Amino acid sequence: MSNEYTKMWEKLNLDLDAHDALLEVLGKFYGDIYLSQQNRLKGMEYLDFVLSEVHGLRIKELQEAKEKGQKVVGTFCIFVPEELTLAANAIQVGLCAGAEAGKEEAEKIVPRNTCALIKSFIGFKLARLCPFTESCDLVVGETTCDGKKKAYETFGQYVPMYVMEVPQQKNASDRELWKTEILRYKDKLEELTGNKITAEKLKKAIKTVNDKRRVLQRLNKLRAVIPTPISGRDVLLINQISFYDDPVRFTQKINELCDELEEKIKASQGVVPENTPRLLLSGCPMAVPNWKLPYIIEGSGAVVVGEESCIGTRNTRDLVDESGESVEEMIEAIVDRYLKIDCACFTPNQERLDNIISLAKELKVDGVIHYNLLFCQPYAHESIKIEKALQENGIPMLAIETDYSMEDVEQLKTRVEAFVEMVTP
Ligand code: BJ8
Repeated sequence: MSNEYTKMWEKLNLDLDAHDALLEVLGKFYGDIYLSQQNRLKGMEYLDFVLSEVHGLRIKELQEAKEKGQKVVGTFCIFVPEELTLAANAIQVGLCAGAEAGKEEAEKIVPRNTCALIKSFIGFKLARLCPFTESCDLVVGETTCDGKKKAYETFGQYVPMYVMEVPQQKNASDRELWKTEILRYKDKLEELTGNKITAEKLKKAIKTVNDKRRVLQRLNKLRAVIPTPISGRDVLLINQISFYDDPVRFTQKINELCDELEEKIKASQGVVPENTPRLLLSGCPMAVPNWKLPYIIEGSGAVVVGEESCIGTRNTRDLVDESGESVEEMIEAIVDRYLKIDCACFTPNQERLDNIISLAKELKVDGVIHYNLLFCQPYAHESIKIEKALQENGIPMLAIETDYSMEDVEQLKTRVEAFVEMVTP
């Protein structure tokens, strides 16, 4: 396939044939899941455009920035503080890990019973399919789950890897450790970019990242209205794109989309009828282009009105305190904000249970679907506790365990349809 971006991809050492095939499948998948939706908002055209140019225009922007001396930092986890990355004048991108590409290659260097997300980021690299990974000057991992931290040891042979130590508890000594790690990351960024992180730059970066979170909070408030004016699939896509689009442009575009949503709400124009069952999706993150389950849910007559996930409210719920003036004060605020993340890798993790219950009530959901990637131990353990806690609050839950393959689609459909029928008001 000849394409205006072919030269750029060639320079990035992508496997051009395999990459063309991937884009073709992705385009078809996107058409079926997204473009086929009825009553779509005008503002979603921007997201369609960004997605269609995900390996094109955005990569071109990154290459142009690199030519001007900017560095690109790739991440896999919401623990990596974008505020510091931006303050060092670098660009932070979330590395996609939501497709099965390169699975066979990945299974040569990590055990088969590793979660699909980990296999995906390794597979994308080994099969030379991801222009984002190839654009990175630094890839930042974290010691969250065992699968990730062990995979980074091997992955580090293929990319410029840096690993942050994330504590597993939230005691005073853990906070100290986390602060040390934040400072170590700051030093690393300064060394990588040659730029000093000053109070002025950090203040601006905190505001930029908070603004991005604020607009996603605004979106979440608006979608909570009954009947919801936007599909869960579209909100998931917006959250996914928030990880690799330019943050200032993204915030502006999503604010415009929210203005449109307000108009829809005023006119009582829901994207689905008022009595459509409302569901909360909870669990493992859904990275681009992992849209399988939301598509099945919304194709079964329900609508997703919240994502209790890292590509969802876990990433947007808490802001960094903006009152700090010195670098030291702002670092303290960053340390505190990131330690509020209720990832299942923490023990104990009562906060997550409490947050799910209050979110489910706030959103007036009829049920919760807990999404677990196969072989993900932390979320599988918590799934059992969450089901019990929800039951005690009279909220039904369906636990799904799956990966990125399409083999179980029919079986999932049957289970989801039965659940939707059961919770239909
Ligand atoms: S803060 S959820 S982004 S670690 S699905 S790789 S946990 S075996 S992704 Fe995560 Fe950060 Fe936590 Fe969020 Fe391991 Fe589970 Fe795989 Fe996972």
